[in-house]
Order: sequence, then C-alpha cells, then structure tokens
Amino acid sequence: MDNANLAVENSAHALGQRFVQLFGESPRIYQAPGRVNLIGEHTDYNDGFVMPAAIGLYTRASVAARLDRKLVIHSENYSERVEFDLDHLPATRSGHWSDYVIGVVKMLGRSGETLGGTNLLVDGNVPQGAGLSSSASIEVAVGYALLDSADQATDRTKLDRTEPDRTKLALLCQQAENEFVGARCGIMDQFVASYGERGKVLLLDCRSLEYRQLPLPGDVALAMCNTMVKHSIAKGEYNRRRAECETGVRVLSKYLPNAQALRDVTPDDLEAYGHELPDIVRRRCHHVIGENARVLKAAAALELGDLQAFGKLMLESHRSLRDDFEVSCPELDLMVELAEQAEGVYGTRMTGGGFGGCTIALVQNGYVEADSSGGL
Ligand code: GAF
Repeated sequence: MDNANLAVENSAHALGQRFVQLFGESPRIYQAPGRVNLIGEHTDYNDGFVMPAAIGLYTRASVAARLDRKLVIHSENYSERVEFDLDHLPATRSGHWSDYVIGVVKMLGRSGETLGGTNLLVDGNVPQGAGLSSSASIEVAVGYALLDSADQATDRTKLDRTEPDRTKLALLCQQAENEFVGARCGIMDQFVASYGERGKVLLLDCRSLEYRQLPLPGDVALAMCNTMVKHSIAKGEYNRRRAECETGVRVLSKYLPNAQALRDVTPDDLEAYGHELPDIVRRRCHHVIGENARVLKAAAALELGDLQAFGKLMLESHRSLRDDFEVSCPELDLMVELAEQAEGVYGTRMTGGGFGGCTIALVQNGYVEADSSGGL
C-alpha cells in the first residue's frame, strides 16, 4: 500500500472510531470524490459533452440503522448534530448544510426506497466554494449510505439489489440539488462522483449518459490552483446562464424545429440565425456550441497522445468562458495567464461553474511538486 492509500485507510479507521464514540456502534463507511473538469464547461445542462476527473479529495458518510424513525446527522466539518423525524421532513430548504442530505433523503423516498431510522456521520476534505464539487460528493456519499440503511430496514430476502445502480443514484442526487437545494445544475458532478476512476478522465455524453473512461498518460499531472474566491452555484448567476441558454434554444427552434437543446445547434446554424438572438444570448450559445466541439476534439487529442493540442483547446475554452459566457473572474484570469507562462504546462483553464474557485492545468510530471493530498 502506498503512503496516500495508507493515509486514506487510517482516516477511514479514525472516522469509524468517531462514529462509535458518537453513536455507540460500528458504522459502514461510503466515500465519494470531488472532481475537476478538464474541458466541457456549462455544456452538461445543454445536453452536451464533458470531460471531468475524480480527485483525491472526498466526502465520507458513515452509517448505521436506528430502531426509531429518526435521522440523526452529525457533521465533523461543522461540529454540529441535527435530528429530523423521517415522517415529517422539512418541506423546503433552509440554507443549512443539512439541505444536501435532506434533498437526497426526499428523492430516495420519492423513488420508492423505504428509509428506516438512521445515524449518519459526514466528514469531508473537498473545500467548499472552490468549484471542486463538494456538494455532489456529499450527495453521492450520503446516497450510498442511505441506500445501505434502507437495505437494513427492508426484508433482505425481498431485495434484488446487489450493488446500487450508480446512474440512478447520480440522477437522484442531481434531482436533490435541482429541486431541494435550488441549483439547476447538470449531471456532470454527480455522475463523476459516482463513476470517477483513479488516473482516468470520464468522457460523458450528458444526453444519452453514455461514457468512456480515458486513461491520462503517465507522464502528466493535473494541477489544481485555488483562487480562494468562493463561488456557489446556488446563487443567481448560474441559474441565469442556464435560462439564457434555454432562451437561445427557444428562439432558434423556430428555425430549427428539431433542436431540443444547444447540443442540436451547429456553428453554421448559429451563423445563419444568430442575428435573431439578443447579443448576450448569442454569445452564451456561441460558447456552448464551440465548447461541445472542443470536448470531442480534446478526447481525440488525448487518445492520440497529442497533449499540445489538448492544452490549446483548454486555453480556447477558458477564453470562451471569460469572454462569451462571462463566468470567469480577474483572479481566475490571472492564474490562467501565469500558468500559461510556466514551463511544462500544456494547457490551463478555469474549472467548474466559475465566478471564483479553481483553475486546472495539465502539466508535465517533472514540473509538479509531489502532493498526494488532492491529486488523481
Ligand atoms: C457546476 C454544475 F454543478 C455542473 O452541473 C456544471 O454545469 C458546471 O458547474 C459547469 O460546467 O459544477
């Protein structure tokens, strides 16, 4: 076992002990990672393509069943314990961290799962507001834990589940975020939190949910740089971008009756009918349509081992997010500019929803200082 794996193992053991201390019995522990996105930003909710990768930062949910109908959640990050009655869950979000858990509980219930009383201990090291998808990692880890608890509460002979359906779980967690937490996010984050694999990037078609795991060459590393400018997709700008894209489709579909989403609009279509759109909407569409094409080109470049071409596409993506989609910020732009000039960097861009958070750089191995805390 390498040092990184040993550290992960030790911290899981410590979390198990903490659970015993808090609840008096041993838990089962589930873990889901945060993510970076190499390319394909703001394309997921336009039925497009994305290329995220799981990172070494994660959320863990430890779980054991209770005999009553209570859901008791303890957060190590907030040093706080909250209790809910499973038969009288809050109808709406409260802005509290527990919204992410309650959203998943509600969607599981809606999908037909019977949840019994549950003790949950949640702990994570994905920084919040850094664009590394701490929310999807808590949703997916908790989703697994709650399914475990539901299994305990059900007559095991009636269960046909050997392993949870990961796609179903990812969709359910996205629904929790859309309908309970209030962020109209796409499927990328929950999908990669469910399927991400060490050393691979995930090429996902967000319409069909078909995916491929593409290996990253052994001699490159992904470097995350945090601007420390906090972002939240539950705030207005993210939902506004999504609405602008929907406006684009609505207008363009008068000319392109088969267009259900921006995925169905080509650069030629935009050239022909773009003048019908308000300027802001046209620029939003221009980003999404170009970004979808860039993801497919980047996948081809990665398969050919052409990292120079991949890096160039990352830079184009950043410029498009900065100028057309307007989701960057001065700190992200500066970090990209500085990394662009650094030796060994193939390409760099902002990653995630934007308005702050992190950049990602594709770097030749020899130019990165070893740090296993958040790497692939
Ligand atoms: C956030 C959302 F949660 C994702 O669904 C995606 O839209 C991303 O922003 C932008 O690509 O992480």
